Amino acid sequence: MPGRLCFIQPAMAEQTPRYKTYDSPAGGWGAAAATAKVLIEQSVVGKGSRALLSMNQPGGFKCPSCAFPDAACTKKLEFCENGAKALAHEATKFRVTRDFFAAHSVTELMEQSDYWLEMQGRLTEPMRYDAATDHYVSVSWDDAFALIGRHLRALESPDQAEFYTSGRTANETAFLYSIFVREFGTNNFPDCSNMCHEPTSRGLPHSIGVGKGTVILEDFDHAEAIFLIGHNAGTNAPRMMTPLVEARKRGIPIVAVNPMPERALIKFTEPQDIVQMATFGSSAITSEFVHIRIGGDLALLKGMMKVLFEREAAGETVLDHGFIAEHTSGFDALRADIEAQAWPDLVEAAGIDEAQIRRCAEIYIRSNATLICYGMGVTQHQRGSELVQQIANLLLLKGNFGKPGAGISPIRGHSNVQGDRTVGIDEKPSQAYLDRVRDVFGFEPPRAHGHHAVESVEAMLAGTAKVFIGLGGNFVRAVPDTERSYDAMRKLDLTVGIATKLNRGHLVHGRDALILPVVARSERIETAKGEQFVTIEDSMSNVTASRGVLDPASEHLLTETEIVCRIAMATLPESKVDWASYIDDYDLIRDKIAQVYPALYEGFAARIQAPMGFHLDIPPRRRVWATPNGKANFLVLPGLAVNAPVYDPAMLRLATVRSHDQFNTTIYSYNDRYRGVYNDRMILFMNADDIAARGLEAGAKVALETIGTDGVARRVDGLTIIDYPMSRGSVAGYYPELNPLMPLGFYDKTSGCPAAKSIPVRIVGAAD
Ligand SMILES: Nc1nc2c(c(=O)[nH]1)N[C@H]1C(S)=C(S)[C@@H](COP(=O)(O)OP(=O)(O)OC[C@H]3O[C@@H](n4cnc5c(=O)[nH]c(N)nc54)[C@H](O)[C@@H]3O)O[C@H]1N2
Ligand SMILES: Nc1nc2c(c(=O)[nH]1)N[C@H]1C(S)=C(S)[C@@H](COP(=O)(O)OP(=O)(O)OC[C@H]3O[C@@H](n4cnc5c(=O)[nH]c(N)nc54)[C@H](O)[C@@H]3O)O[C@H]1N2
Ligand SMILES: [Mo]
Repeated sequence: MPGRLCFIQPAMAEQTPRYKTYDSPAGGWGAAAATAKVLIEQSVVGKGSRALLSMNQPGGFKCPSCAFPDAACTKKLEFCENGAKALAHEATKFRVTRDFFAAHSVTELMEQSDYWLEMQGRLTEPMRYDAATDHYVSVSWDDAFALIGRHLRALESPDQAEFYTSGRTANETAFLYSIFVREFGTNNFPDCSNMCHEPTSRGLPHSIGVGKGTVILEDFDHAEAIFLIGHNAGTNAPRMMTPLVEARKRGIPIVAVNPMPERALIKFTEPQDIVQMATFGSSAITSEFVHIRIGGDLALLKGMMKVLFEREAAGETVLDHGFIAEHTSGFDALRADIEAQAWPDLVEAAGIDEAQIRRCAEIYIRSNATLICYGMGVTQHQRGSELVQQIANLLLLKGNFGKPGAGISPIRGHSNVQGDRTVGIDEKPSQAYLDRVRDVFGFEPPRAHGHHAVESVEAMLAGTAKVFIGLGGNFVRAVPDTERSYDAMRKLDLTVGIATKLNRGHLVHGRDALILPVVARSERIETAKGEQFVTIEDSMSNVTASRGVLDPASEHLLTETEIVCRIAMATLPESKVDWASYIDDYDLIRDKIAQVYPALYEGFAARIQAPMGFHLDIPPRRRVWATPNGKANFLVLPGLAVNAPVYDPAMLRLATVRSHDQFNTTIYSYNDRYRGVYNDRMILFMNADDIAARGLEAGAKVALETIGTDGVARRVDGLTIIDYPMSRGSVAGYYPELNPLMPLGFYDKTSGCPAAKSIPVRIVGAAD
């Protein structure tokens, strides 16, 4: 079946897969060794090690990996194993040149794995697809911009173009991009956030008036209990392990809720703790591990709330009645919903016993300041936005907002995904914001909502979208339904990838296609006005400066900001915006951000001079609620299902997760150390009883098929079953290899976020 070839991730043929249990603590010497190994592999031991000294330090650059904030003014090194991998792959000595493209046709490159593409190194000059030869050939920057301008101006409507952003883009660039696209005339802003924390951005405002976390790093020092729901900090936000280890040392309870007992949640050695490293010691992280069934979090949260109401009914005071009366609305409706839930149903849906739900509630009751952190295990379900609201409900019941040590903390993904949203990457912008854009820039922005990520693929399939521009990222590998998404991209007139590294998105392209290589986060930006810096906003709303320290990978690279400005100049000759001025002077961009967002960014250019930057106002920290009724709202999600029920006894729920050696679609290696997997990514993690119940054995090769409702067959072959302590009925495998199993229409309707953690699948037997 030729169409399916495109999904196969060629294995590392020369190395045999190995699977063995990992018993050591996470972190520690394993992390130190992995850091050294990746610097050696990318041949950047000296350069990379020097750059790491500047990472997340005042005057240096922000880590290009995750969005966790840095500890203020510590003298410590502020990087982790996975930050080092991100840096090493960016600073790599390997290069993709015009000779490389001359040697490989696009059809040949499609046969290579994502890993192989990544390992070829940094892109060095702009390239244009030549259909006559099926090769990318070099193109001048002027011609590249002219081609984009021609295509965009030729569209019948600006809504025929899709403008994607990935969350590594800095505030300054994202802001200019949002202004350009709106002056061009559309709100089509598919964004990586649409597949990530969009349920936070869309769900939370109804609860507490802001779609962001309310916690700052110091809150970890004051929390009396911490809940970690559905995220894998040891791999995806490793710097978060430092405050977690500190919290454990203070003896406060930490509850981890996860269908996979992730290693770093259980035991961790801080690579920066000299004593622990020398003595091979470690800290236990969680005091309570909740082995939840996929999607069972709703039942757990409702069960905990039920215990609270039971205790109140028995005459105890466990709720914060003063807070509820003064600050909230909707309490009675919530209580009615929770009291209507029966214990057997809660236990069945959560997949854990009643005693454990009661223990979790007890921990919550005893704590005067509770912090709840969560990740993709919460957001990537069909009712992810409403699930986030249930976390807010639980916190509101004990007034856990606006006091030290308490609050809600979405652990964001990309280093500036939150910032991009704040500065205008939003397919559903508010009218007030659009008014400010009009007043500051003097053009009338479009008022209708644009497309989110899934809608943009639907528009491509329908033939209404003609042009795709990707400011970073690897859209076609990140979105669901790989086969259809590839078809969608191939229908386009023009695809543009603005990128540091070659990826699949450049190979699955439109009739015309461009690859535009950029200066990376760790590299210096020199313009006619001298050295420039950019800014990012982390997961806890701190805005900080990022100054690259390395030389750009090639003299032919442009900065992302210049690329956006020159696309705008090539597309909008009559523009009201002085694009040329922004290419050289980033303070001018910051002045405009301050004008469009006075409440958040007043005095931006001056405030950013502080070594640790500044914190954006989060009203719930002051117990101020920017909701229509001025209150924090208890919101009811009836029932116990966060995904549509499937009536098939063979059904398993599949979570697509990240390994320890990948950054989203970037594959650093085929190993996943903490889960004991080596040289393989075509894995199905499965509970021993689920394996036995199907008459299967660990090590067997099987295929998975989606249980769909739209009549489209979706199947992935060649997965090896690993006997792994998953919760019953829950299986896991790797993203993006399993994206072909995700139906495009399988997403949270409130936010558009694909339900990548709860795909209904069945095993269809050995098929290798
Ligand atoms: N090194 C590295 N760092 C990264 C990334 C990376 O790929 N590599 N990606 C970045 C990005 S963009 C993001 S969004 C974040 C992602 O970081 P995470 O949110 O940690 O992402 P995942 O690995 O996709 O899955 C998280 C966890 O959800 C659990 N889970 C699955 N289903 C459920 C469920 O129903 N309930 C519960 N409670 N848990 C469930 C899985 O077992 C897994 O441990 O990390 C960011 N940081
Ligand atoms: N099945 C499944 N699908 C998922 C997820 C899941 O858990 N399961 N997670 C979703 C989530 S949370 C996210 S955030 C998305 C991620 O989706 P994306 O953000 O689109 O994907 P990335 O893999 O982070 O993008 C990697 C590419 O970005 C480019 N790049 C790197 N640094 C820079 C830079 O500084 N500038 C520019 N211009 N380009 C750069 C490189 O060329 C690299 O190949 O995927 C989503 N898809
Ligand atoms: Mo993400």
